[in-house]
Amino acid sequence: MGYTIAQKIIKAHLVSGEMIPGREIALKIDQTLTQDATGTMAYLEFETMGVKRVKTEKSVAYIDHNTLQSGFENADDHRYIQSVAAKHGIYFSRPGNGICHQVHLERFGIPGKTLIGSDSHTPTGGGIGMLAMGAGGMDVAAAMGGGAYYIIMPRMFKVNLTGKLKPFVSAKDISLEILRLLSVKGGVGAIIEWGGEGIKNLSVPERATITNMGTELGATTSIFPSDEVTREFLRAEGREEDFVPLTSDPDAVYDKVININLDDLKPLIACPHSPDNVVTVESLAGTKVDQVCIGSCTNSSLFDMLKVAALLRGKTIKDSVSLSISPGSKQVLTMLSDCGALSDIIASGARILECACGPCIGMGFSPNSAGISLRTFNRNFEGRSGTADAGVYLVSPETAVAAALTGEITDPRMLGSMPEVKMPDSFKINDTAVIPPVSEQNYESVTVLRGPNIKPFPASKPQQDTLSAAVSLKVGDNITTDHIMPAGAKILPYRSNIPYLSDFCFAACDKGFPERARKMGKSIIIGGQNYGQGSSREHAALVPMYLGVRAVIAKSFARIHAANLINSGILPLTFKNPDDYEKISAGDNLTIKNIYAGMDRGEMILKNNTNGEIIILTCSFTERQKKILKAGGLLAYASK
Ligand code: MIC
Ligand code: SF4
Repeated sequence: MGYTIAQKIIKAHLVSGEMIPGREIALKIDQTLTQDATGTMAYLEFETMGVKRVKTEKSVAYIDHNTLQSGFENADDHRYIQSVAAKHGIYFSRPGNGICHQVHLERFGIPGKTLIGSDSHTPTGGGIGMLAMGAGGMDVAAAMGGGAYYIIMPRMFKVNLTGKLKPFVSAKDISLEILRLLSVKGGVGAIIEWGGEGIKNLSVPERATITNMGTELGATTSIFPSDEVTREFLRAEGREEDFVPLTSDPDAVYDKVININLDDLKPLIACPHSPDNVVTVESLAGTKVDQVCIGSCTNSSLFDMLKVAALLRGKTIKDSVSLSISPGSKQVLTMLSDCGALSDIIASGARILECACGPCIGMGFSPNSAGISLRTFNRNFEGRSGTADAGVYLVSPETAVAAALTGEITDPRMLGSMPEVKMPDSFKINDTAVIPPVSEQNYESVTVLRGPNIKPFPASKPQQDTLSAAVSLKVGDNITTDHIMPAGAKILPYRSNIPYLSDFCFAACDKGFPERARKMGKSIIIGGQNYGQGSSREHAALVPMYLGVRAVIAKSFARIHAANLINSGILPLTFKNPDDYEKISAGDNLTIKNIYAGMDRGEMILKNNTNGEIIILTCSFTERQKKILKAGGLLAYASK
């Protein structure tokens, strides 16, 4: 039996475990990336490990999420990350150099290598044939220290593309189509390989748009072959020597195969408040639009920006619409500027924002009250834009421009003929915004600079054999990490200050939660399906841990969040019978006995002391995870 692309990379990096779906495997990690919003915590964790220099082939620290610097907090955190990176052998990508995933693709990604990043959209690297996965900060810190990355061996899905995209239909529409077909839970436990004749016409940045949004399917990662298109991209980046060809074997076996004919695809749009709430753009035509945002790690490549500029050339955006453009990297911005396309964008009335995440993570550009915002981003979770009652829709750059010009949701095919967009043969390379680390001999000369916003890491408690605690919160299905630990301009500066952040925990669901949890001392959260979907932020586990949450019992969990809960010493448990969710209410008093034996058995018995119900819970912890939980989290376990 042949291998899929992902299986080949896994096989070449396997440290321990068997490549059987559902079993734990440990992988050697070649590269890591961090961004500032998760990076401060990750480097604080790395420092506690006492490792002098990173053991990876390349580790890069990006500053891209919070670049507003509305107070000293962020400037301090950036300085901390810069100094810790210089000391420990990590490359530092300065603020303004671009969004981590876009820059990593351009300058560092290598086909066939493994990459983990403290950001859930790290699978963007799959566009260049990397096995790239999002992870919690502690797992990234461990990998920088030379430790393996542990995952559950995923199942293999294949998407076969045939045909060719029609004008005004783009890679983003392919992402939205697969979300329409599979839903935000459809990729859980799987790696999605993209192939078929149809991929030949997709450039690396277009492929990266697709692997980027595979995260929204809950997939472990997504990957494209490394072929002539990949070689071409690397050559244009001046890195042809990094090219290695990579395809699946003809007799590789997949657990699921999905066929999409690109000839049939129409412009699509994801409606509030979920990326899988997808309909055709034409079905919403005429809906008034207040704001349009183009950018984010999904759609900020040079190709996307050149299309946008070509469509805006000589036109003025509608008076009632505010349009923002955030190019993905300094390279993209420079080339846009050099060829004059930037002038076309500026002349249309667009606002040019920094090469950073910006509005995608609520760092400014929040919509007006009850505003309708069309965004080329990957997430439209409720409140994420910074405006609680805004309606955010996810679209392609083409559909975004159509709305900016007409002031309403418009099928971009109504714009006439698509202007031809010619990509340059080579990209403009200037790596001055990437600062290499000091040499190992000069290690002692670097002082790590810490600001007063960096508060000590919260201490977790070992998991006892019996847990008796009340339910501090009961939530429904598809709770995102944005619900658990919101981001945005007001809170993001405090990512290294868990006590401060704790006041905002679950603010989107129940403002009274932090105080209630504090009063209870220790407590349990009840969740529905796909609990913790979305970002990799470990703050969504660390903050509940700080507030005394000892277990989360849900119908199912998102992969990265479940790992973050374990790393923080919180028990993630599932209902054996999902209907038992109804038998627990907020405030009920629960007891789980014989937790240690239950971890071994994969089952625990819960007694609801308030109504007398007995409920069976399931879990499947590996030996390593059991030890981590008993120790009270990964850091406590690692420092034993
Ligand atoms: C996101 O898109 O939600 C983020 C912000 O990039 C997060 C990381 C974070 O919360 O810092 C992610 O995707 O992991
Ligand atoms: Fe940044 Fe948005 Fe991409 Fe997250 S999804 S990395 S916030 S651009």
